[in-house]
Amino acid sequence: MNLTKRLQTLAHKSGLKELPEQVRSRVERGLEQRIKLAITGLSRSGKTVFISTLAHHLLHADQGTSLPFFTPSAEGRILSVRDLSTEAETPFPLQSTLAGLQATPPHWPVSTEQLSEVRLAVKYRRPPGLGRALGEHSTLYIDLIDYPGEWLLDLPLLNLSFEQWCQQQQTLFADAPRVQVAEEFLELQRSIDWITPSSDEEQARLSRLFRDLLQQLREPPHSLSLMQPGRLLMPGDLDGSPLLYLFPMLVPLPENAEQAAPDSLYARLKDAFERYKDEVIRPFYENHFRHFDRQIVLVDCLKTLNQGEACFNDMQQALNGLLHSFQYGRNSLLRRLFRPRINRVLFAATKADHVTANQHHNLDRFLELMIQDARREMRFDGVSTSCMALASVRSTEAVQAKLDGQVLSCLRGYRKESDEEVALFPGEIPTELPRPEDWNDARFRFIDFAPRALPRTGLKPEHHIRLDQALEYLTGDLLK
Ligand SMILES: Nc1nc2c(ncn2[C@@H]2O[C@H](COP(=O)(O)OP(=O)(O)OP(=O)(O)O)[C@@H](O)[C@H]2O)c(=O)[nH]1
Ligand SMILES: [Mg+2]
Repeated sequence: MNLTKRLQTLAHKSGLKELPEQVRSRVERGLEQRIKLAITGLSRSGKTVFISTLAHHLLHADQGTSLPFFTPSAEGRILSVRDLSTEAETPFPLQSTLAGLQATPPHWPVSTEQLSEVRLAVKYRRPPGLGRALGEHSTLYIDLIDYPGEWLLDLPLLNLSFEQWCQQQQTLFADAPRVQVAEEFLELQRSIDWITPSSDEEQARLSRLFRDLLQQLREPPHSLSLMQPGRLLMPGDLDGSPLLYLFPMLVPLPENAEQAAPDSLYARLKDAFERYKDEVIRPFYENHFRHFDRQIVLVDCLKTLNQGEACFNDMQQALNGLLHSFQYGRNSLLRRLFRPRINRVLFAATKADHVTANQHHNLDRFLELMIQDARREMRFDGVSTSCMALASVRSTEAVQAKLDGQVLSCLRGYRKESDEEVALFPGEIPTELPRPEDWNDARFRFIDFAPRALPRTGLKPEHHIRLDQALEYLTGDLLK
């Protein structure tokens, strides 16, 4: 007999006809679950669009029209979904993002660099079976948390001294394209006296120059991903804080470093590095990451193919570095420090509407190959993982074209930059990771599209690609 029924029997015995509503709802609430679903990815990977559309489709999941592979919705068991985001400490800009995607003409959201949250309450009916013993209805509270993947790139710093970090950065900045782009900054560093007294202003000025350099490396044509310290580019609530007066020495450490004045640049940076670890990196893992239950990592594979070998290698290195945060074998730094609890991770290749449907499987496979080593480690550590290609807002439609008597699958959509309508053959996704000789200028040309308007109501499966499968993997087992 379930708890509610047992209490009901007790109530009858005490002469009450019904269990008071207050008591019943308290019992039911005791059986409700809350899940923290964190969404991350490197800059421009599609986090904001993903969270907004996922929430939008979920908020309409009771109509059962747009998520055929999300079992509770397809079975008509979602009774209602409410948006409780205003209760969150840092609410996600859900309404404004959706308004942009629903406008005429629709537009993509602006860049975001804060951690923020959508909070949803999903009231559902349990399927017939054992679970019903817990009551026919229940509520799953889902917190969708958006945070920049760049923050995860900082985790390895906890294991390094300032000097070790500088050595790593020197290696990184010895290669193209960093060494060329950083030429002026490197020259400036060579002229610095690191061990005589310096000032806050000088430290701040140089850290701003380093931030500008990272910004330049992040933008096309370089489009690099491996950026430390992560908060320099994605400061969140630390914008302007002296905690970000930090940059690596990209020249060899001075031989007489032990004679450095306490307020020399060398001593200041050493100190700033330790403070950054204690006051920026650790609090993020302690206050946020440790409480996440499941994680989605979004990856823009197509961008890396477009930008060429250096961008691809850098993104692969950054991704595998970022995934250290999910490898918590018994001796890992993470487990020792924070006891994380994420047990399921979905890797999603975003913007799958940039390629034709017959390429989606290749895109799944390509992402799998990019992260295969890290994924193996995670599985070993008991974290279940899955890879899939998806599109949050399907912005293209399939068309067929004839070329030399052959029928080609093509896409039609509007260019992101000019809004001009185009129909094109977008090309194929390789089924192996490209080798150095595979890179040539003309091989990959996936273009960016303007969004197709997202309807307010009357959502259909063709408005997205596989958002329902993502939801099923991440929450399906909890809605039983
Ligand atoms: N065609 C298509 N493009 C998408 C989709 N999702 C995102 N994009 C593109 O990717 C860009 C970035 O999307 P966002 O959701 O803002 O990415 P983000 O990860 O939040 O970016 P930051 O906040 O800058 O880190 C958009 O401006 C679109 O050009 C999608 O489902 N389909
Ligand atoms: Mg964003």
